[in-house]
Amino acid sequence: MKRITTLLATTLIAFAAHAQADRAEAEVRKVDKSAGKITLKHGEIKNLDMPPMTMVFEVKDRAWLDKVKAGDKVTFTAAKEGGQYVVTSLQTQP
Ligand SMILES: [Cu+2]
Repeated sequence: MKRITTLLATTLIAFAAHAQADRAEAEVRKVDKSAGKITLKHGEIKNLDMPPMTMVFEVKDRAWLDKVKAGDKVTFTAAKEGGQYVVTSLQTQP
């Protein structure tokens, strides 16, 4: 039982570390509330195998677009859903 618990803990730590690694940094370039899109000049996005670039993303929650503006520094996660790149979490940096 102890071995199983240790294995589970190790797996959780590895999972948490992976989730952490998937966070990317970006600077907001443009916010399009009516289209529900955001343009980010982003750093490497490891889970998408994407190098740094400036590109347009859809957002999972359009309410996030009220909290950011061009020039803001953000951290975010992104995924590819139905052929579109979607921001799945977004936080402004202090
Ligand atoms: Cu990109």
